[in-house]
Amino acid sequence: MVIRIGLIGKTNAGKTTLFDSMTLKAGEISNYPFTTKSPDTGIAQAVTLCVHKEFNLLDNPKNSKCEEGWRFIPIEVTDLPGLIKGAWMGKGLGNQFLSVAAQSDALLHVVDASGSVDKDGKIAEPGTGDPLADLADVELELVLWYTKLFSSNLVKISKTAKLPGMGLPDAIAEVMQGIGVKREHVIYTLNEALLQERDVDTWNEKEMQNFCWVLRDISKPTLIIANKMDLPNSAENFKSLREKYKGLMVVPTSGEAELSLRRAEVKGLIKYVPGEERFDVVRPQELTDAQKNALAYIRRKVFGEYLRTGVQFGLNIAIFKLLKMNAVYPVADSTQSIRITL
Ligand SMILES: Nc1nc2c(ncn2[C@@H]2O[C@H](COP(=O)(O)OP(=O)(O)OP(=O)(O)O)[C@@H](O)[C@H]2O)c(=O)[nH]1
Ligand SMILES: [Mg+2]
Repeated sequence: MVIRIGLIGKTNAGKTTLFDSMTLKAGEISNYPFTTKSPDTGIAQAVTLCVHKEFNLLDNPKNSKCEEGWRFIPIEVTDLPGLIKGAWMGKGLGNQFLSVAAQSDALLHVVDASGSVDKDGKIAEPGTGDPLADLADVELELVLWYTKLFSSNLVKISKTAKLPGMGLPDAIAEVMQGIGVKREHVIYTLNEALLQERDVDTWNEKEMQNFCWVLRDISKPTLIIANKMDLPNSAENFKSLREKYKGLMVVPTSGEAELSLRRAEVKGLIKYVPGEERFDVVRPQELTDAQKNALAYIRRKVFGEYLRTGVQFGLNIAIFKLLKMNAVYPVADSTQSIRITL
């Protein structure tokens, strides 16, 4: 079972930059709005300490690689086009993108923490945009889309729920299983929304929307990625995001720094292990002035302030904390474990 992670967010938040840095693909990045036109999938890796060190064993991994005591577990990541208002109604191919996002096991919701994207998605001066509103807009699109899917199937849900041997949780799960909604998600949500005793035909619009908010949260775990932390104003907005979204995890990142470091490492210019709190220049004499300046900027603005770029950390948090995946030895066939073998 490969875990699937979807990158969602407003245009220009840095989704493709993060995607390219995780997968070493070459998706198009630009400061124009709506650069990415269709979803793209690549393979990234979550990293965890390998058990062989702990048990003093030699290992022979089959579906993940072990390097110097670290185990690299493959994860499928999907980069999505920026979401616009009205996506839930099908605007800007919104329906298509939302259904791709909804098939992921978890989402990374990328926000431009520097506030350098204006309300129309154009790049502006850092501090002039509103990352909290950007996040709320995209979340709303997602929930409205869930609500639309639910309400347009209401007659079917109501009928199925009354069939012998069926109930409301089965009926709702049947209609929404394609987007990863399971029966246990529905049962939890009905309880949370205090709708467990009510016939679905009697729900009013507000109750339906509330139900869909909770269902979206529970069935699609989401990590907030506060990106562009190297820019001014990001630290302040990061703090506000954490305060406002107390129940969610927020990870600060600089996708651009990670992408530069990973590409420099591929070229053999530096030694850098993703996630580590350092990088070393291998051949200083081969660096151009521009490359020297870029590395100095990354040292100062990213490693100096936040110790790391945060990209690998974010992926690891999504896999091991958000989805509560455990690397198991030996392999047990459980949906709660990533299958890796010694
Ligand atoms: N300073 C800084 N700029 C970044 C960072 N990440 C991305 N950018 C810049 O932000 C702009 C948008 O980046 P993209 O990766 O194309 O954004 P996107 O979210 O994929 O945009 P769409 O495809 O339009 O939805 C580009 O100019 C990037 O270079 C970062 O961590 N720091
Ligand atoms: Mg993009």
